[in-house]
Amino acid sequence: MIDWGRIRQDFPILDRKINGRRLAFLDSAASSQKPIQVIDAMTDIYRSCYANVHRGAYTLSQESTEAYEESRRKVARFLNAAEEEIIFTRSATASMNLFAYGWGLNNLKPGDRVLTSVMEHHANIVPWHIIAGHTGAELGFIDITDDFRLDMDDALGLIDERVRVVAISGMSNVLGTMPPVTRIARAAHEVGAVVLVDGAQLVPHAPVDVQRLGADFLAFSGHKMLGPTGIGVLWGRRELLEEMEPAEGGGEMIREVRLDGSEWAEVPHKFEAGTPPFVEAIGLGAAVDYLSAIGMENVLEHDRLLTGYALERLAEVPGLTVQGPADTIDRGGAISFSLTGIHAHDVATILDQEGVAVRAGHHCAKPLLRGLGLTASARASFYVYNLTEDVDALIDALGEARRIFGLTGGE
Ligand code: C6P
Repeated sequence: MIDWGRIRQDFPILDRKINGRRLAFLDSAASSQKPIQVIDAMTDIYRSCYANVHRGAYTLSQESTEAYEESRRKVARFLNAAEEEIIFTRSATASMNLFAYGWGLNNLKPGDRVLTSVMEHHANIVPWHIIAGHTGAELGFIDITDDFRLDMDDALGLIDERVRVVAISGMSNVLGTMPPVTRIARAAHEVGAVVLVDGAQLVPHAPVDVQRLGADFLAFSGHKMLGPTGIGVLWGRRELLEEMEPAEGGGEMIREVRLDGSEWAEVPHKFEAGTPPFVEAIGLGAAVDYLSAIGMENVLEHDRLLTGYALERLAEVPGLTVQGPADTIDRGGAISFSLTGIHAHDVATILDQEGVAVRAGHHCAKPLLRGLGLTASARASFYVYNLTEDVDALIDALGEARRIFGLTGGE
């Protein structure tokens, strides 16, 4: 049995009081808080062996390099991947851009299709707008059903011989929906398409084994999974990474440079131009250790319990509508909602006064929000340090928001 109350104590920021109240941090889908183990791992590097990696023959540089490469091995083990298939980037956004520029720009041509979905984050739409502009490829978007699931009939109907890339989220940051990416990948592979999974929300919250996932590429950020900002990962199948062109040139990604041309280094280094964010990568390694010690099955189960409890309690709030599946099946702990009569930003501001931190806005998923007939919603999201009392604080604060706005009935 995991003592989740004990886990919470590893996060120093959660001792803060907001307006004199216990902090109920419910915005981990935007960025998670950090345990002391991650903070210490990063300060230890600065204090004990900081020097640029892959460059120096001296002790400090060798130690930094070893710690950086050890983090790559940790991330590889976490995903059941090979170490050379882990590319460190700046973020999930950078990882998806690397795939779009490295693979898409060099392989797509007019008439080809990139298939994604209407529930994607901008980071899995905008790079494709850019690449479509350069290559003449077209974009297609899989729709969602009335119960906020990915429309599988639509998906399977759209996957045809023209589709070269299927780029799909493993979990929507707005709806919480977890689409059946393995089924989609199978269908995509039947027509010879390459599959990218946006794992920005999935990887922090569920066990992911890339051998079982069925995708070819997986992108995610460190900062949503207890790690620092400024570090992300692109996992790719080795044979595809070997063929893929780098999207950035510079130091460390080359085997040879002459004035008339250059040759690339081996994977993964050919995709890591310049000084990498190695202290951040080491922080991510510590985050992976922390999550692995809890066990990702337990993380998923804890999220599911909190999500189930929150869905149940939110249903008690008059005038509240959840945008997302009403149960916890194939659904993660990001719950978006609107409250009749109160704008999402006002909801978030009043909740903050009560010590409850939620996100409000379009969640960088404007096409989805537009499709839902909204310009903004509020969103509560959970992680390992949340307890049912955080959900209770949310419900009480929503009651307070309704009281302030003079909403008393079931409007
Ligand atoms: N979503 C949210 O509040 P970056 O910013 O690169 O770490 O992650 C981008 C990203 C990509 N895909 C999904 C599904 C995401 O949720 C995010 C980040 C945050 O929902 C910030 S907008």
